[in-house]
Amino acid sequence: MQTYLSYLSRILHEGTRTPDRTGTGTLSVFGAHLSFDLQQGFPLLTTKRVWMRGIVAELLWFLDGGTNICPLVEQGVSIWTDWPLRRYREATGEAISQDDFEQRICDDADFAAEWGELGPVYGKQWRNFDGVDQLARLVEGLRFNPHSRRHLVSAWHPAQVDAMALPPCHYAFQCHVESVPDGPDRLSLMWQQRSVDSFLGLPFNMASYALLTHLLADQTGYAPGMLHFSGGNCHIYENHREQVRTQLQRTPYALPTLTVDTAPSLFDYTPEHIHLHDYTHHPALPAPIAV
Ligand code: THF
Repeated sequence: MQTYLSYLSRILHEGTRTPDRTGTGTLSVFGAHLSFDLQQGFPLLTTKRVWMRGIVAELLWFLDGGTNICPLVEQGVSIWTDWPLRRYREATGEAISQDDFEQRICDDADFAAEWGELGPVYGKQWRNFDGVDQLARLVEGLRFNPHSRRHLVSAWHPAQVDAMALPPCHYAFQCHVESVPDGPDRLSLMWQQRSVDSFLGLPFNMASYALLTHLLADQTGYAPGMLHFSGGNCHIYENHREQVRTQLQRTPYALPTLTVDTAPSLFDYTPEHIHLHDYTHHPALPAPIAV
């Protein structure tokens, strides 16, 4: 995990001050690569608490093709609420609280359908990109044509980007199957991210793609291999700087491990199938999210 801390440090030291869409202000560098060997542990940060339950809920919601915040909100996961909430406030002029908004999303299906929808975001593109179920194809490809160089999933749909609450940040990923001398073949994954909220978002993204690699490996009989991150605009928001400094002073603990109970298909996992072991971490470091 030292690799993540060095990456944060690089942005603090080499980053240039850049204005951004949200008006918050960032320090940013363009172009970064991080690699994690999933055989060495599950890449969940130990230098602060990272909310694995939220990560699991979000990934399973993507796998299910979800684009409405309702199922997340019902599980107490608010990470996607800011966008619909802002849209509702702007459209109605009502100064509704987040709690009251989420309560209405849960209680009123018509309200959720109208105000909880994010547009054709990740879940839609992964499961139905102009009619193509990219994830079902990926699993078939990994099973029957492992050495293909086309194990690609794209969330970037140029004709639909404008209809999304937020265009995808992590916009594509590629899988790769590799033989190892003694032992099962290994499944590696690399994801591409155009815009990287390095303190708040990236720890979620790392754990999410690590978990996806574990689930894909479980479905295809391979062992989890390497996880690679390739980032474009990698930034630290000005209002996360203190938290970053605190984090850089902390000494990482040993990584946790992850095990998965096999499900009938990639689309049948529930949080109960996923077990995180020995997660020791420093205290949480709350920070505001830029909307
Ligand atoms: N927008 C911005 N500005 N940053 C992002 O990371 C981001 N995402 C998703 C969409 N837009 C984004 C949303 N993902 C948290 C984490 C991930 C999110 C959104 C919010 C968050 O607040 N995490 C806190 C608290 C979690 C909790 O306990 O409730 C944390 O401390 O980790 C990138 O995909």
